Amino acid sequence: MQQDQLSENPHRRYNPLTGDWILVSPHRSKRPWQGQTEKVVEAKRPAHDPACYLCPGNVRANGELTPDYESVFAFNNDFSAILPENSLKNVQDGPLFRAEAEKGLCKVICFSPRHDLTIPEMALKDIRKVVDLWRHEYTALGKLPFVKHVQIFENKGAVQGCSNPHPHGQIWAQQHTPQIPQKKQLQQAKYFKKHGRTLLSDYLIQELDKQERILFQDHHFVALVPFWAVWPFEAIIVPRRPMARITDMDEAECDALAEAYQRLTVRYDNLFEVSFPYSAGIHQAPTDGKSHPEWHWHFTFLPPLLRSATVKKFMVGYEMLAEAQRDITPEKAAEILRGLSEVHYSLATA
Ligand code: H2U
Repeated sequence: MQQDQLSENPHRRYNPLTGDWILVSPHRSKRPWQGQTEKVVEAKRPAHDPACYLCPGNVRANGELTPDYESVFAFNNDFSAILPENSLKNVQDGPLFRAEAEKGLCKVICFSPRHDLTIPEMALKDIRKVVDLWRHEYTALGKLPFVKHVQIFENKGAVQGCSNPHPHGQIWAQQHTPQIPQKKQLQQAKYFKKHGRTLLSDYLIQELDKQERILFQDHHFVALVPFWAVWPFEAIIVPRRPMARITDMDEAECDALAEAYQRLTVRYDNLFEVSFPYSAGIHQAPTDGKSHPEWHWHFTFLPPLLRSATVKKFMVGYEMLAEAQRDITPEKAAEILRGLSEVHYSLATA
């Protein structure tokens, strides 16, 4: 592949994990910006906020008590998008009017009792507890008879619609596999059937050979900006070993995942020296009782900021109506992220 040509000329890139395409316009990254800028609110937060629904010992919006938890804490979302009971029957009125009932459960997971921390500021041993909680919830929710898919995710920062700065994530467990993981299911299954290896194993070998999109790696994980990245500083953490689900990890891999999560998010915070917003989530095998050897789970980070703490990438006109588009190339984004320190800027001495 002629990388120097890709760095200068408009082109489309294929995402083999989803089958989607993305338009890349490298020549456009210097366009002037006089549009919306985001507010940077970086006021120091207290370790405990009496008004926060997620802080230990406080009353939540619906009157439930958040207990005095000391590490991580999971609870059923008080405003769940899907519910375990649903009496609706599937509705079909000809081929053009179809609706289906959806059963499920939503959980909120508090990463820490400390209101003033975020993942990149947390101690490694405490991030490891988040990994353990994800694994526990994936297993427990996956065992519910009506749950076929468990989506673990995190919205960080007000720009990403995060409703509360207390460090937390969510898990939605449901009856059907939603569309993005379903696309990945089909694409990985096709690849595995043809090659007998997971798509991401082969992809990692080639990325490690090329190096230009690699951010960092250890014995267990590789963090990189994917060739098909959509968001300006999108990245994925991929286990070297093909594993269908996070519950397949051994102890050393769990520790290494906590470390990779910290290393990537510290680099993100250091990029513009702000608490870097993103939505992130884990894609893994459905919980349908099958082994899914085609699945190679991965942790995807989708951050909106583009060129500073105040200017984000808008996925609007063309992206909403045609397909995803980016200006800065994934290789350039990787080079910038690679050049950043893994010591959080708030701790770095001048
Ligand atoms: P986000 O910050 O990603 O929006 O997630 C917070 C979730 O916490 C949100 O889905 C839930 C909201 O419904 N929540 C409760 O369940 N109880 C509360 O008292 C406040 C927020």
